[in-house]
Amino acid sequence: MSTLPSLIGFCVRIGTEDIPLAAHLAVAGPRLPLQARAAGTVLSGTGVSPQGNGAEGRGGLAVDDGVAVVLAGELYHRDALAAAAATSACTDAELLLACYQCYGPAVFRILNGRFAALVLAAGQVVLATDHASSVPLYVRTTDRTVEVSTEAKALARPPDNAVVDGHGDLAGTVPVAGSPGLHRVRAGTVALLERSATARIPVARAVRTWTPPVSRIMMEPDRAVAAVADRLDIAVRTRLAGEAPTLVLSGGIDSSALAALVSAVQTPARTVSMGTEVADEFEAARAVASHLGTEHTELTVPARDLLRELPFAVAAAEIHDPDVLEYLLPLVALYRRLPGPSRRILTGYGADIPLGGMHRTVASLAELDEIIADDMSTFDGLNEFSPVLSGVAGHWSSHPYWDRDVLDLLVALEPGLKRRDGLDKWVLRAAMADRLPMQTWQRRKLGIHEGSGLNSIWSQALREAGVPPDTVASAKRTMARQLYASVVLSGTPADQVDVDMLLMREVG
Ligand code: AMP
Ligand code: PCX
Ligand code: MG
Repeated sequence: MSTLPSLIGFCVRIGTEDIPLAAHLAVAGPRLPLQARAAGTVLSGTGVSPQGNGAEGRGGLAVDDGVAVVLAGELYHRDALAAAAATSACTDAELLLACYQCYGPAVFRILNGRFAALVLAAGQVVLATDHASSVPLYVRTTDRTVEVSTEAKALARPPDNAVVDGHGDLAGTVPVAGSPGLHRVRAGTVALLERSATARIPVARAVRTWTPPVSRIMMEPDRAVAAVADRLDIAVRTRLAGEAPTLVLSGGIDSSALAALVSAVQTPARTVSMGTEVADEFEAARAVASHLGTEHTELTVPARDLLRELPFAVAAAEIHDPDVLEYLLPLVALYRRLPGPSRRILTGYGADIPLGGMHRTVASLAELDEIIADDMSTFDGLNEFSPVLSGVAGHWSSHPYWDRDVLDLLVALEPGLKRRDGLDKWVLRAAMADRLPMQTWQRRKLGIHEGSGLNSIWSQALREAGVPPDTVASAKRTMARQLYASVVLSGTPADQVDVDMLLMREVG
């Protein structure tokens, strides 16, 4: 049996009539109709299931006793949840439904998972993200309907028949720039939408279910090291779920630590590294792969082809920040080249945020902790963890460092445990020292945009198109915005965008 999630994305309309919503979603996989009647309303739309999940994909919808649940993604600690709710539910949507019937919306304070969820209950539409909004969730309200999707592009254009489009504030959400009336549900938030006698569009109430820790823990270094090793090990094991995962390996400490933990459970683990003719980290990844005995592959993407991934990266991440796109694009390029059927992918992405890994050169612990606090309060909306990044190729990814329990610990450790003995990410390095080759745990960090050469490939292409060197950064911003306007706001399929044309346009 496949242990991939039942759904990796959905778009649905809730109203009094059964008018399905066109499934403009970038996630690839079998499309399934989602239909339910609950609490006097009709829910209809489409879910996307990972390839090979077959009929099990229908498990993304659960209906019982006037309550309907749509769940994209997965829950962790299922056994504990099932025991608490005294249920023998078999799909995650059924489990969530049973837990919702026990705890109400407060259930989302309990869950550790990678999901976006919609609950339709008496007079209420409940929209919930996980702590990291790792599965983005968008909503558009009108006088007659509530439309909900895991991708903005499905709702970017207002419905033709809408009389009132909810342009105002919607508690628990933030407006999506460029698409009036479209909102994104905040990370770690439940937005409860209710109809009132006076308002024409539903009124929302927000419940926060997670916030990044703002206090820091003093811990004996040995205890901190053991705690990190232990929580990360649990997060990796809960994500294996019987399916041999594919680990995207750079050879840096973050992904190598995961490779070591996976290898302790499953041999041989599958690892894959990507590079270009401009840059790669193949040697570093190979050292880890051979030390652990993984089944390792290398993939070289020609520099020009890498740049042609831009529309796919923007369509998947639904953002226009060029720096973040430089981090995400190499992964999208890699995922799109992994043969099917759908795979379960693990990545070390995100470890640098709570550990301050991107900032190894900052002088003081005070500054390091400020940067960590700032990064933890600005990640929401960057969609760095979106399942669509791998979903465009039908795969399902997850991020053990952003497991809620791992993240809570990593953020909260005092910065002297993160910067120690002249090493960045010390506590993680120390936790893995005996499992990895010496060169790996001592290796200095290289960002994926550097390791793949993408940062310089993009700059070089713009310079070759005639962009003056001092305007390259702003040309990247303009290009990213244009791509966003076409593949997200206008819904142009990524494969119909000509990147070479866009590059040329930058000269003018
Ligand atoms: P980074 O923190 O920049 O090294 O990248 C974030 C994550 O992306 C890593 O933890 C790896 O899981 C993955 N990654 C980065 N670079 C590569 C690469 N060249 N090949 C495969 N995976 C990579
Ligand atoms: N990363 C980081 C995250 C990049 C910064 N994101 C943020 N501040 N929200 C990571 O893997 O943790 C690299 C390349 O390093 C991407
Ligand atoms: Mg990293």
